[in-house]
Amino acid sequence: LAEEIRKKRHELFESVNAFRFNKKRVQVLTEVKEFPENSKGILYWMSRDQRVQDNWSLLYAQKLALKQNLPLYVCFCLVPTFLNATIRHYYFMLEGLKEVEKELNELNIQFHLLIGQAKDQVPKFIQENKIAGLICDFSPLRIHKNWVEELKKNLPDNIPFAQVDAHNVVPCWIASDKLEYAARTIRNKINSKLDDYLTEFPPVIKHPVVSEIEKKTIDWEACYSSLQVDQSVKVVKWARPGYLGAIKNLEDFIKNKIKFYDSERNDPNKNALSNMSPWYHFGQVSVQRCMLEVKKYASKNSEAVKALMEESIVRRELADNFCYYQPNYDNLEGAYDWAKLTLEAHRKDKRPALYSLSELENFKTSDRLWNASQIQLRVEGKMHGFLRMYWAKKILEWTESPEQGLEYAIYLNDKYSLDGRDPNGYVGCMWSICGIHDQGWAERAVFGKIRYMNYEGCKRKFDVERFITRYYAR
Ligand code: FO1
Repeated sequence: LAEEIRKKRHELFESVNAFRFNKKRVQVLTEVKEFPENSKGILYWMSRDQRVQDNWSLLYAQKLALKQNLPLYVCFCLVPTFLNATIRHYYFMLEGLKEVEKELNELNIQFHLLIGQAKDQVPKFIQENKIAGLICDFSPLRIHKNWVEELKKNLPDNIPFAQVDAHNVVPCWIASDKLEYAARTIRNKINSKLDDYLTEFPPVIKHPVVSEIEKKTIDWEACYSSLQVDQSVKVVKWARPGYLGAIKNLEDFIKNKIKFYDSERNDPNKNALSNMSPWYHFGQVSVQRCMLEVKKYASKNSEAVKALMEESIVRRELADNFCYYQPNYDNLEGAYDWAKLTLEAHRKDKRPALYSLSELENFKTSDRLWNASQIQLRVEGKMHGFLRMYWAKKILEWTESPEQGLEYAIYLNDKYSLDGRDPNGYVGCMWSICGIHDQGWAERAVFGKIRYMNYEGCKRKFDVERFITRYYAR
């Protein structure tokens, strides 16, 4: 599939002979009328979108470099800790970045792995290499927003700086200019723009202007040694990091699983999910690319494709919308008033059990289905989509306060899930514990009007014992 995609990208480029770049994907962060004189290059500071092809930020940076007849550089700033990430996550990321380096080398684009914060490393790189313009990618999370703000303060005045949303199909600020209430309020705003945005990608081409600067080889060992992370959370085997691993997983999904997606995706015993989220989280593959490939199967499996597009585009982009427009995207302040009121009213309700963080982390509850889900999370670095909801709701039921429940759920998800530390993870926990993008339901103890899920309900949906047996054996 990777080879088929590569060929098509080039054919398309040759047939159009130049590509149109939709400028709405770009936000200008620092406007400068003219590029500085004696410039020696354009720089893309890569962060969320860790891939070469199908990356609108890199395509835009190359477009600028070609127009100015300048060399093109890509840098990545490696930070020693990141939101409870462990070696499991850094391994996935760094192995993917090795592939990025190789691919960029073949395209005459230098890749620099800078150890440290963007606010220090990028201005230094700009000065040393006489960079004329800077492009970055987009994330709605406050950590990335802060990186961008701090970097902006340290940039020379005459450097144009622009941001491209290379992650969402419809750029976050175009999909909607406000906080959306639920999937139903954003769905049409996104779907009605897909004709303009769910388009084929041109290729990043072999860059015609070569840098005069000699490139140092990247010392990957030094990268690993610079990390200050938990080494005890083991690397997972099922997901091969990088773009090629992503395309292989996609191909397997399209060939073998999509036919079951519509009917079996809510059954944790079945293997009907795409499991693309680790690669999406690190931007090792573009959701847009995957949807273009999957859409080719639309006539054969249209219900499955519709459902997948809803999950992969509408729901993911709704999560970005929430984090972008709601500064309290990961705490109770970010809940709707009805949810805050109902959780407050039930704050003192007696919990059926109380577990400490360590008991939860080590699957020591009296609920075997919950324990099995937690085992899956710890061992595989993922949890089945249906059980993620049950898992988080139980944490609300078993902790002293909704604040503590939310904190524990986010902590465990960020620490163990390959796709943690992502808008989707925060919104998933917020949906389960404080009703974000949901509505009020019949009132009951602890939960108030927050939607309730229980063991009996799970038993009606799937063979719970089979799931437990499988994970207790791990
Ligand atoms: N992005 C970076 O630019 N530098 C890092 O060192 C880095 C580490 C990292 C570790 C775990 C993880 O899940 C993501 C990580 N990211 C890193 C990517 C991060 O998701 C993006 O920077 C986002 O833009 C932040 O929202």
